[in-house]
Amino acid sequence: MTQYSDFRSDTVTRPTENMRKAMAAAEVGDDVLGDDPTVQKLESIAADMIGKEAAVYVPSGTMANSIAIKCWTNELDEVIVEERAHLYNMESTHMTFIARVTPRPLSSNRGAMNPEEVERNIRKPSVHIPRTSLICIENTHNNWSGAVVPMENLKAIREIADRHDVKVHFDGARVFNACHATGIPVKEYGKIGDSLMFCLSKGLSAPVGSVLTGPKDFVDYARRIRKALGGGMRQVGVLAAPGIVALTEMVDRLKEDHIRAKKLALTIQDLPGIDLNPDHIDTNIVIFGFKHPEISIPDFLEKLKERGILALATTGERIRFITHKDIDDKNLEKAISGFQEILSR
Ligand code: TLP
Repeated sequence: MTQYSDFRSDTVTRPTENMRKAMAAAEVGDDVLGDDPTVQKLESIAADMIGKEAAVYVPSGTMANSIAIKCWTNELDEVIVEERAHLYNMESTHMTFIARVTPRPLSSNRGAMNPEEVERNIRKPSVHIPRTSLICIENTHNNWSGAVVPMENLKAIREIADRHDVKVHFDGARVFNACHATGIPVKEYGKIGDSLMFCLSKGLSAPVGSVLTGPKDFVDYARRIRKALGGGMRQVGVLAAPGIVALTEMVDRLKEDHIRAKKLALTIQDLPGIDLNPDHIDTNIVIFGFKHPEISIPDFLEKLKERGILALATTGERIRFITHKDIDDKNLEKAISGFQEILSR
């Protein structure tokens, strides 16, 4: 059987040995009834780390984002989003389907929306016009090749939100990658959002789950919405246990993924067909334009696959590679030689 080097996402990471041990040993209760001690421990560690009053464990990042938007908005509201935001483009329309609000997408400079434009787009309600109740930000920004949104930009948006009494939700699926890239403590990012969600199941390598953090009354309401969406889970301490290992043992190693992503970008940048600026690779995601006179994107991905390398096509005739725990130097070298063999002919 082919041993694939799987660069499709950091969601493909397998749980570590310690995670499997923690799963086997996890003390459990019924979490919907509020008595699973392992889930409670995970939620308490997460809330402390982000600097929030409370946290709720949910099955996925998508559910965390959909709950947050539902909590902070009412029908007839509008939500400002960055135009390439994951929660607007990649989460099956939950903004309209669940929260029943209208997204107002704004352009950006690699994920950083212009604060003046954000302010201009905050709308006061009238008979014709929706009320803007929420601004969503994403950091690191997946579809901008894992870009780190600068802290000054985030602070400017936070300040505008406060001035207009609008909430901010922070999609921090990969917020710990942002921390490594900038050296900024995660609590500083926590201050930007009224709520912040992060994923345990991406670079941190837990098999399942995300955590939504925020004020206590918000989290109490979030639990009700989680239940309504079918996300209430019972003896789920077995899944929360590897989440605790993710937070206590896996955060520091993310920087290795950034080094490998940069190395990949620097080595492939000049190959025919590739449109990539390595200066724009801040973290573990390498997205590049691909236009080759003889090889289409599906053909290129197929040729990589024949060499045991998996990657994904993404919007705008681009290809995405993500580095993670299960990509070591050997996997990286295999990918680099794959690129060279296919494109240097
Ligand atoms: N992103 C996944 C896919 O959906 C594309 C990936 O492989 O990158 N916010 C951000 C910024 C994300 O990148 C993702 C997942 C989510 C939210 C949703 O998380 P899940 O997959 O747990 O629902």
